[in-house]
Amino acid sequence: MSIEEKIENHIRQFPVSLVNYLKSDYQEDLMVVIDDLLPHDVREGMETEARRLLSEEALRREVIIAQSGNTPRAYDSVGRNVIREQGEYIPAFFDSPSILNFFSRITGETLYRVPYAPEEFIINSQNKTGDTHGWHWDDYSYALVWVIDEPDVFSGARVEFIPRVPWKKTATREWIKDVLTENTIRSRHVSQGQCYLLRARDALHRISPLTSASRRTVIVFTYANDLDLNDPELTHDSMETIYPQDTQA
Ligand SMILES: O=C(O)CCC(=O)C(=O)O
Ligand SMILES: [Fe+2]
Repeated sequence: MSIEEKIENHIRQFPVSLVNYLKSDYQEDLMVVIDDLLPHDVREGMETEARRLLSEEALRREVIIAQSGNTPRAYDSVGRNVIREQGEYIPAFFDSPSILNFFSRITGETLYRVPYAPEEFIINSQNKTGDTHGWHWDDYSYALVWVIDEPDVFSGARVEFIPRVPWKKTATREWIKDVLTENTIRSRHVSQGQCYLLRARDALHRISPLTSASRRTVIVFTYANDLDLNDPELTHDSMETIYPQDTQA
């Protein structure tokens, strides 16, 4: 059986009640944590592949991103091109029609594979004290993040977000300051083997700093909606700063 057939058979068995639960959970704050999205062997294949690529191909990123109000990024990562060339499970997940269809059911709109190759998938790993993926918005509407290594629950690296907040591209730092001052921040520890779907273009979000030398490794997949595909203002500036090898920047 192909990876896609395995995924399709697995998702077909989800009870309607589970799908309805995920839909309503998503609607509440435009973020939903999903358990057991993949059959066990596919999940293991994807985890093993991510760990191998990380140990053989990781590059250290330590940058400050002006477009998101001078917030930091500090982690090891493997970019899209290496994963596309050497990976099997991660590209199969991204390319999967069953996965795309499932997320469209959860969100209630049609999702598309992101049309900009460098954002298809990326492996990120926070592993030093202080490693963080600072406050930002994504260029495209949806991020699906698979947790490969979860941090120790006492050691930070939590998913923090405020849904339904637009990205202001001028005076961004002041805007973030206002948003963080006025709102309650949602904070989630996402466990290994879980993934979460986030409306990442419309949520101010970050991964808080690791507070000890634990490890948090994820695979980030990006999906677009009609709004993104028809938006002439959509740019990739932050991507070009963080992942120059994959964007030819
Ligand atoms: O690591 C995560 O859970 C989120 C990553 C993220 O926000 C991004 O890659 O844009
Ligand atoms: Fe993000």
